[in-house]
Amino acid sequence: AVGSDGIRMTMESALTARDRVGVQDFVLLENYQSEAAFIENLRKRFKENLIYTYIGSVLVSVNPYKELEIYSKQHMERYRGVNFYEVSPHIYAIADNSYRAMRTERKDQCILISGESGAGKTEATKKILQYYAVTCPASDKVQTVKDRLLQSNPVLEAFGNAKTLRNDNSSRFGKYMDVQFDFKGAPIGGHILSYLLEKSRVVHQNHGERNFHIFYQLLEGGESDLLRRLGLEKNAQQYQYLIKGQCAKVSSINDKNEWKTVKKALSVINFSESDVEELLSIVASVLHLGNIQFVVNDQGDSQLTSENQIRYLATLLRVEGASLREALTHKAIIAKGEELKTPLNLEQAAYARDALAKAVYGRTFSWLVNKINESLAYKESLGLGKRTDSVLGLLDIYGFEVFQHNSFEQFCINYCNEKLQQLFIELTLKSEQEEYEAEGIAWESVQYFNNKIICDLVEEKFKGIISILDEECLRPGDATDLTFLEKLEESIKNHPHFLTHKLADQKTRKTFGREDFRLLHYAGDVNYTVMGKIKSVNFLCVNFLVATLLPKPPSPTRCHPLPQGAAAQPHTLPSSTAGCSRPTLHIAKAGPPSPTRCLPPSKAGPPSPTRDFLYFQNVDWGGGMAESQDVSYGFSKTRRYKLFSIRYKSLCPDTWPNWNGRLADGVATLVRYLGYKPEEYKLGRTKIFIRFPKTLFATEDALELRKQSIATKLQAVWRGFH
Ligand code: AOV
Ligand code: MG
Repeated sequence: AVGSDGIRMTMESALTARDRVGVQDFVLLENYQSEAAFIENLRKRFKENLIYTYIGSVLVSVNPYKELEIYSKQHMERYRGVNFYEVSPHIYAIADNSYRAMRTERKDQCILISGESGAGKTEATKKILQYYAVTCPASDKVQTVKDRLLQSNPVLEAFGNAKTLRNDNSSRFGKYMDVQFDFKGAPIGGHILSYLLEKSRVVHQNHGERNFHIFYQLLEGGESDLLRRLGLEKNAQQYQYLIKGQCAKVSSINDKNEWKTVKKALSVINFSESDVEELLSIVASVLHLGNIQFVVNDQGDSQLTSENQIRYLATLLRVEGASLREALTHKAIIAKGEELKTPLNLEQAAYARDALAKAVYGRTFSWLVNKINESLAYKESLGLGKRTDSVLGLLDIYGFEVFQHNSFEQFCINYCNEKLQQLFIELTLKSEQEEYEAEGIAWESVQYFNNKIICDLVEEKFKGIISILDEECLRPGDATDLTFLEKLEESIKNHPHFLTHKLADQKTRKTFGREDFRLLHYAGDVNYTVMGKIKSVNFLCVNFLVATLLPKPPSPTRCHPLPQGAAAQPHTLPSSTAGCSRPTLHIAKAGPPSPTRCLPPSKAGPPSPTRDFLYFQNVDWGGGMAESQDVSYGFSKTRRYKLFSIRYKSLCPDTWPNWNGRLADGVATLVRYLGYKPEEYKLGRTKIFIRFPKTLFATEDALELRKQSIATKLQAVWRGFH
């Protein structure tokens, strides 16, 4: 009675299901290169809570902004050791695939997670780590490592994440995390590389944004004893550095609970009570610094009025009150080999204070990362298994962002994203090219947009934006923000990805401020203001105070003054953007990356009925999505002869049940019989290369039909018996 009706029903529901929930790999779409079809498919799936979809081997995920029941242990088990195409798309499939590739190929693997701010990158990284924590083999000792790997996250997020307009838990630093495994595949260590923390947030936040979480957590959750020792009051409104964005309290964030989580995490990653106390005294000292005020004295120079803060600072930072006072109100210049101290005016003193706060926080963050790394480091003495050479890397950076006003920070962040896209393109192309060579197939270049041109615009020696900024900063005397802009206009006026008010045509000009320059990034156009660039940079260049109070190398927590006369290291800000290329070095030695692209459902955070998916239409397709398709579209699918023939040989009478000859010839016969056109495929040494995924999917359909018809026949026979 189940009979053929059952089958027909399954087929029907399969068809309607496809109609309803879309396809799980974009390459299955008829018109897979059409943006409209792409969006429609995403929309269908999102409605059904299917947030993951593939474009070939790239995973696309759409932020659901709600907890979905797809991350349980059972779900994890479903993906363990299973091939990509056998299960529905999931971040776990990516995690599992990279893990297996690392183990079988003995090659470093890297999962690159990209996407704009708020798209779900950080959550994706956490899901991947959780997957390894649950599915990889474990002993008690390994469990300790797993716990530490997991618990490093809340700590780093407390110090490196903040509420922005785009994301309540926005990463304000880039993170590259390596996980090391033993020969049994158990995680036994890790390493974190952090880069380019957005330090300016310590002293200033835009409206609607907050400082780093830890400040609020400490004030909300800190025990009164602790706060007293640090000289802090329980009220964020008291602190200048916490109220610039006018939103110290956010309903979606429970600082008190987070504080508990962070404290617990700190102890899991092996921070002693005194480590924690030292760490918090630095956090407190930043708050005290923010409350330091200056007045003008009779000579027109700045003078401190906040003796109370100085006292706390001197204790917390263990520096002399006098040298602190001096450092905050004077600068040192070396003239004719002699050091001269000249007083700062009011504005300069405020800059000096802020510069110190940023430097203190920045160094503390580096110290924290070092400390975490000590705790994660593989230690033979722990009695863990023997370490393999290959590691699994996870890259989670701050996403591409565009605000009403974009300053130097956005410039760095977006440049980082640009570099990442470049890396993705290079690695994908390189690995593909190598494969073609190995198979003896001619490499045909594909048309795609290579964003190298934009990276060069930023980083090229002599005529890149960074080097022009560097040069302007070092030019003595009259360099200003506007001369910097003029220099830019002069040097790169004809670049197709660069535009300013002056260079723009009549119509476009309206969309510019006079102090803006625009970069046409791969992910969209952004106007950056030049205002404040030179000033802030210069201040760091000459900053006597930072160099005086914070000697290199970064001392763990406490800062001791340098001996008198020690020269200040010039420290220019722009060159530090070179930090962007750091992860590049690490990843470049890994195999082809497993890219994951996260998308927000709509432009401004969580979806609402009116703005669902609007965003897909303008930015994301341009934002490299089309490229991820095109880059690998020389031949989109490859299959080993053996696997190909085992799977499809039943479709051709000449190859069924067996082909007695060379495998390659068998496959050639098979595909000719199936009607593959010569331009649709190429035969390599060990593999067949198929240009359009459609071709392969048609073959899959044929196979499916054959199975169905056999089943029907069997059932007919079965019925015959009854
Ligand atoms: P991001 O890392 O891509 O932004 P997050 O990973 O922090 O973005 O995600 C932002 C918020 O979206 C999270 O705090 C969650 O509330 C929600 N979210 C993300 N992914 C999921 C998911 N899979 N399931 C449920 N909720 C999710 V940035 O660091 O700002 O570039 O700079
Ligand atoms: Mg993030």
